[in-house]
Amino acid sequence: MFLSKSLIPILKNIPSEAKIKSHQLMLRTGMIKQSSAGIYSWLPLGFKVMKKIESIVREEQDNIGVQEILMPTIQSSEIWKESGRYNDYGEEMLRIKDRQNREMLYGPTNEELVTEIFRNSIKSYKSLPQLVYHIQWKFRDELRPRFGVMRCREFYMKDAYSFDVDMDEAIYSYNKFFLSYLKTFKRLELSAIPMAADTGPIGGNLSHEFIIIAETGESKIYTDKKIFDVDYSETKISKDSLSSLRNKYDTFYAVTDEKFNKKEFDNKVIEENKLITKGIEVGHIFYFGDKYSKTMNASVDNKGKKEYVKMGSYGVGVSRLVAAIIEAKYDDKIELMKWPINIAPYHCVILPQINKNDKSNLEKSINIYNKLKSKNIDCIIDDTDETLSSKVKKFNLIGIPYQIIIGKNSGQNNFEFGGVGENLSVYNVEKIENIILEELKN
Ligand code: 5CA
Repeated sequence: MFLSKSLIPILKNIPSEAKIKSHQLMLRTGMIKQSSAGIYSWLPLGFKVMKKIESIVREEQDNIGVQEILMPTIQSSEIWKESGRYNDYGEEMLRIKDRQNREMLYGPTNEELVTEIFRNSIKSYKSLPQLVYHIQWKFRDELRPRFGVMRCREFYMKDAYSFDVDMDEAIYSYNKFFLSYLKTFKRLELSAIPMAADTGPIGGNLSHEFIIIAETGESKIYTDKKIFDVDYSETKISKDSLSSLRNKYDTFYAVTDEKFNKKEFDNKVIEENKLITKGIEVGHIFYFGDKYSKTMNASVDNKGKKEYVKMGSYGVGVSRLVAAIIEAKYDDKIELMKWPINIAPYHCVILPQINKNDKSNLEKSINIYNKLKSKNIDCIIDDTDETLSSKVKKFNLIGIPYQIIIGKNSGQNNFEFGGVGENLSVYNVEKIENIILEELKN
């Protein structure tokens, strides 16, 4: 791919409406474009990153045996009236009328719709547990959409739902998601802390928010630093192993503002381990028992007894994660971004110095591009006639993890190569290929 032919509208200056670094960077590097308040188009660079995050989120759901479905964005108000949330949800819900004057809505979440699917499909306890997820756009008419895709009105979410015969089984399902979230965020190079949280309009009394530390986060958090040391790598998908993991986490004090209690904090956490900072909520899981199954009559036959199923729901903010990763990785002082290679829009950028009468560096670039492409290494060539230093500066911002520079220090088959923002070394293409493939393997 040539930069000159791609839809990457780079801005020279920081747009004044952007107050936090992720919003600034996403606009500056042309990842997104606002279409109206809190609603964005995703341009190639941003969309590639979001799709890669989505596929990691998907793989980790598949790994714990969750079935993927796809529910629509537009829902009928009927089921929301059944659950009682049509009125409760308030002005955040976008209500629409169709041509027959039926009340419809753009789904802000899917507890009702998935419960309706369940009650029409599953009749026996023998078919439980049922774990399903979908990755779909949601709409919430936020009063103050802000910070770009971090808190917007239309956003992309993975939401999963569990149906179990009793509370014990339902907590087992909850704990599977708990572990799967820790693994998902780790693969995105984020360290997310599970924190006891309020349940808001979703309901229930057990809930964890997964929060990553960031100065620009909207949630104030109070935690024991030791929580970062919990090791979940050996946790098996079994009731005992998962509940002992939950216990390990839950013994540490880790809460957001709404749940903060100073006395408890002082009692539980020694001074040097106290961490009071801000964070971004990237995931949120809930157990709410029969809140929806009872009002919507979703039950199974449990050996002759009618049992309302016990449910939970599990959300990951897929589009928010793009911004959250930038908050965690971008150094705005030196204007340097480095995407983790598994979600980077391209693995490597080729930066030739191009002179008016000498196109040999561009030819070299195309050769390298083709060689790397044959090994599934995805590159972009900056074929514009800007100076090398301005190309490097631009790509330090875009955050493609590797740069190959083809200028006066490169030979026929030796080029300057390095990680973005790092020192360069001179290597041949085979060596470059090996370094990138090695990192992709990890
Ligand atoms: N039904 C439940 C679980 S699936 C639910 O909707 N939970 S939620 O409200 O907490 O949302 C799940 C995740 O979506 C949040 O953790 C957050 O990462 C993301 N999210 C929520 N609201 C927004 C928003 N306005 N903009 C961007 N992302 C959002």
